[in-house]
Amino acid sequence: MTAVDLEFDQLNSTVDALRRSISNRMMYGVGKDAITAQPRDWLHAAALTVRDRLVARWMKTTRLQYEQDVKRVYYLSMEFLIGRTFTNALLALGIYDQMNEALASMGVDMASLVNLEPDAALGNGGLGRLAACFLDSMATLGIPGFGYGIRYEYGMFRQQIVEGEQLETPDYWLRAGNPWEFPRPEVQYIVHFGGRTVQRDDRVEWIDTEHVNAMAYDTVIPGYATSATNTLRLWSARATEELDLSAFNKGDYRRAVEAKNTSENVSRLLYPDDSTPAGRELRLRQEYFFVSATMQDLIRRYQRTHSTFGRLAEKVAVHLNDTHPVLAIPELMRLLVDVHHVPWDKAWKHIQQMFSYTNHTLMPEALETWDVEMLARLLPRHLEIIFDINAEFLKHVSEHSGHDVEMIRRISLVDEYGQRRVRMAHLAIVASQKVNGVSKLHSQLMTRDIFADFAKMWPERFTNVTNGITPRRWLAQASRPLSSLIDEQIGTHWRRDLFELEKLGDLRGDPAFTSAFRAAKRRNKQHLAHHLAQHLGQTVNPDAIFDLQVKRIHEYKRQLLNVLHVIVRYNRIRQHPERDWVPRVVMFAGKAASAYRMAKTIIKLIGDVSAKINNDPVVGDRLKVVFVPNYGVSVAEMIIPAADLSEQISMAGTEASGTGNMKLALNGALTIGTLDGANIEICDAVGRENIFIFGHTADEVDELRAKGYRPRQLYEENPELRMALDQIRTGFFSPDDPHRFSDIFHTLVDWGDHYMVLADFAAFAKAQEEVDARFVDTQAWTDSAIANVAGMGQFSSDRTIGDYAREIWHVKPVEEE
Ligand code: 26V
Repeated sequence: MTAVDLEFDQLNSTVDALRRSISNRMMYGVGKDAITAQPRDWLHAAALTVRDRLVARWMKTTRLQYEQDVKRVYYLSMEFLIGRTFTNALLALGIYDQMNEALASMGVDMASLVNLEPDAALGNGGLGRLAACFLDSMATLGIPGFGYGIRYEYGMFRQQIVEGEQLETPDYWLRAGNPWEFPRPEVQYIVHFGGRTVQRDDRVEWIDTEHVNAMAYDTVIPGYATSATNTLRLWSARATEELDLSAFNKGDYRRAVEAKNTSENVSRLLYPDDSTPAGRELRLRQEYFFVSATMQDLIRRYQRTHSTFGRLAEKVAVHLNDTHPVLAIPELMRLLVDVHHVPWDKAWKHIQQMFSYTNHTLMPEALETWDVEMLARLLPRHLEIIFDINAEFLKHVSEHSGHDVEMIRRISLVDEYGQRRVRMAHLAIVASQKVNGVSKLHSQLMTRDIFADFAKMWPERFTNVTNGITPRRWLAQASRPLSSLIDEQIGTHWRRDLFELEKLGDLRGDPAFTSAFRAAKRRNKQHLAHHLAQHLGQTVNPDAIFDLQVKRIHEYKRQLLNVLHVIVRYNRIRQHPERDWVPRVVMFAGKAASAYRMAKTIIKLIGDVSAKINNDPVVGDRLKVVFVPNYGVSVAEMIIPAADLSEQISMAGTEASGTGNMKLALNGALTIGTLDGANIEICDAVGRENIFIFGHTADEVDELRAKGYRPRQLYEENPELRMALDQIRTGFFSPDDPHRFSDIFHTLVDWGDHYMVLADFAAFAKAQEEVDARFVDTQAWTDSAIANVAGMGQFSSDRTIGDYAREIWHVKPVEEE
């Protein structure tokens, strides 16, 4: 920041200046008198006050980018799981305390306002939250990047638990208005669907289409302690004609608005489902809608400063967050070739230098493919382009492979078995200069298994960039007790350079620091205990181990393994109530995809098990099971800082990376986990003695499967496991409906136990005993917790974004003047 900027900022940051602004914004922004203002009005006025202070920085950043004609990154993602912005922005601007004081001086308690802000929950889970952490890091590092996505009117559904079952309610997050966005009615593009193609002279035209407008909404993303900001541009669908006037004039009002509604449906809601192919056509429309508007915006911005497309790849990088935005490839080809008359080969060369793609999952059912027939109907020109790309590509493969027909079939962009489908990941790889996985193991398996043919042909194209998380939100903001303790010890710079935390390693064994560390964790645990008592009516002992498994409910993540262990522990306590059990609170949180039956049954099982255990007087507070509803960014910010133990127990080879594992370790929780995803790198970073690793490795999983896995044998041979499974099968936890969980039993015992829960059970139970033993050795436990915090430097998303910027995007930070 220049001296003038700094002075300006400081002048605006005083309590007095903030108070004046809030009054002003209350009157002219909210349109209310302070006397009658409701809490929501105060939040709104305060948010506008913060926003005003961001806008000056935002314009400066945008101007600098423009003047320096820097290379820009377009980060395309169908999901951005941002959460709340108010506190985050205050901390980024360094005016948290001042705002608190300004509001207090007006008789308003800031702490009670912040919970009124709805989460921007425009994502499902890990992938969407990663995109949000990346925006934070790009802004903080001054990397010139834009996030592009969809402004869903309804975000991730809200989860209520009613009688132990998940109930979904719509998340209309814009109800009270969104103070963080700027509508840009002047930025609109037409997006076409349907129709047909015709050849005119030597060009293809796409005609007879229906269309919808995409209108931009911009959100400013503040960088931490820098004047740099970033823009998240989200598209909202607007009907091209407001009303069907002929119907209107005939008095048919319903039909008059119908067409408008149908076309605006495209940005109505987030697909709350990362496991089942529901509403596929609308989903395809969403994907195309968003990439078409984005590619048109990209071209318009490029053309403002360039008269030919010659330098396109020098000035623009396009990143695909998973395959959901892959249609950007044929769309940009179409725009360049059909609309701007760039020769095909030239356009394709540009594209191959501009695009990069991140794969986020190896699960076959999550790899996107689109029905050729549907593409032909909705996007006929794009299908032609994909076929043309494929023809060229297969010619190349054929020459390269010595006409290996089987390999050509496997690698083709079009799956020809049965109903023909386009393989979006293949298209992404062919068009990208770099393809990356999200942890070392995941990147290895990606090139060994699902993309093996591609990796053999183009080894230099494949790379790894391990995920990261923003330490601003996940430590500085979420855990004030721990972060202010760290500040006292090593200063505040760790927020921008997380490797600074290494210095804490030297404080292990320091009695004053250890006890302060324990006190900070204990405050977080008490805070959570208080919340659980107030909102769920559940009392928990803050001296117990707080054991958390928080993530989407999915069979591969193995919440069932955790539940089985809970049941076995319960049975042990009942058999030996006289023993000195180490008290535990096992907490679960996470949403099940609405159509995912088994995931919903797992939630119900957790509910039934917790009802039984929590009400058993023999157990008392030595074991409690709690399901925390509506897991999302804000709930995570509250519960993660209170964790002692972090459950990362997916079957090895299935969790691409995980990022909750990083958030928990950064907050001083010890991990109990398999050698999967980023757990492996966390283990290396914090030391094998500070983590509880158990279970089959990815290779051992393969071996076991190859030699014939027999779960029933494990059931028969392990009496404790057998008892727990029998209790599930016979209705011990569900006497009102004894067969409720029989599918769970059969899935594990008779139907193959696909995720090898039983194979890892004994090792898991043993590792849990080691957890107990370590926990009672308070000093040893705290030392390990500190080692975890100290070792997390490499898991900052600043490191991740630095890697992307250098190795993949080839962009540099904008230089401040
Ligand atoms: C797929 C679909 C398909 C249908 C509609 C909605 C939808 C939404 C998301 C997905 C893909 C899910 C992939 C995903 O979220 N992967 C997670 O990515 C995290 C960030 O890289 C990573 O830490 C997790 O391990 C990985 O599961």
